[in-house]
Amino acid sequence: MAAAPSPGPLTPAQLAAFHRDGYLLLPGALSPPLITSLLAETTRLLSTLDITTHPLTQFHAGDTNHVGDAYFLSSATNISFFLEPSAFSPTDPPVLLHPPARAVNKIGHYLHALSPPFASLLASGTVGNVVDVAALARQLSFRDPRCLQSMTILKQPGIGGAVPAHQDSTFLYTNPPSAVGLWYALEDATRENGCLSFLPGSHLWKGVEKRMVRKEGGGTEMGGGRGGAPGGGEEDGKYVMGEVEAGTLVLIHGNLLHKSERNTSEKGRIAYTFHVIEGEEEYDERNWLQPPEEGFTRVIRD
Ligand SMILES: O=C(O)CCC(=O)C(=O)O
Repeated sequence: MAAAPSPGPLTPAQLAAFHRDGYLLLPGALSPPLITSLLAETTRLLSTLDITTHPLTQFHAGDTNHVGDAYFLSSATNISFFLEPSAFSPTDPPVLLHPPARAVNKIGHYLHALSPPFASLLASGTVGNVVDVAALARQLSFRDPRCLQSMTILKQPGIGGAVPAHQDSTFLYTNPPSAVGLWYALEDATRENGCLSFLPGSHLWKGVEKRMVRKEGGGTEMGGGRGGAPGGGEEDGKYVMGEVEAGTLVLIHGNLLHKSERNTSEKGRIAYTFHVIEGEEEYDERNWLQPPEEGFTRVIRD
């Protein structure tokens, strides 16, 4: 007899939609006061950026030219700032054309441990956090869910770059793949400011054929992966726009193809995201992101 599904925040219809489409929009997952406090924390973190000592590490999305310097590779256990490539002049050496706080593309990757407001999203009973993450993880059949990285993503007005189609399991690889992304809109995400879009059902046919690994001698590269269904299907298929209001939680299956476009508007687009993997699956030392000594953060603490 099949095990009874765990009770949790998703209705049976929502759970079925997530399994069918590979993503799910959950409006109202954060209360307005909690959103305000997470945005205030983002502003506070930005105020700690000292650009004079920063290595000017830029975050490049896409398969080539991946960021892989020591600053990036050590960011699993601290709060680092990655800069928007188009915030720089095309000169050699590049010159930052915007105030530092308006040039940051990502803040990561240990907010879930080092920033109390962001860490509180993993705790049960946080006021204004409507979706209990541990209960959600149980409902998604995780046995030992671990949060392995978190980041604030800032798509800056006018210069916020596009994120090409990708699968998160490529960057957060277990064997077999198990990653699920929780992406919270802290500001409205619209077509104009670069909301997410998704290729529904692609998690069912698109295998994880590559993964981001540490290169011998330093840096990162895309190496072989395996897992999920064999490749096939139509990668240039019809993406569905995910315009959402601030406070919406978007669940993203790690094998799902998704992307976001440039921010061509004068409105910013701030999101907070973290990813959960199955702690019982194999996670090896080739992965670019390596766990802290105490291991990746447990999501279920009983
Ligand atoms: O926020 C974005 O624009 C892209 C985020 C994304 O694709 C991800 O976190 O996997």
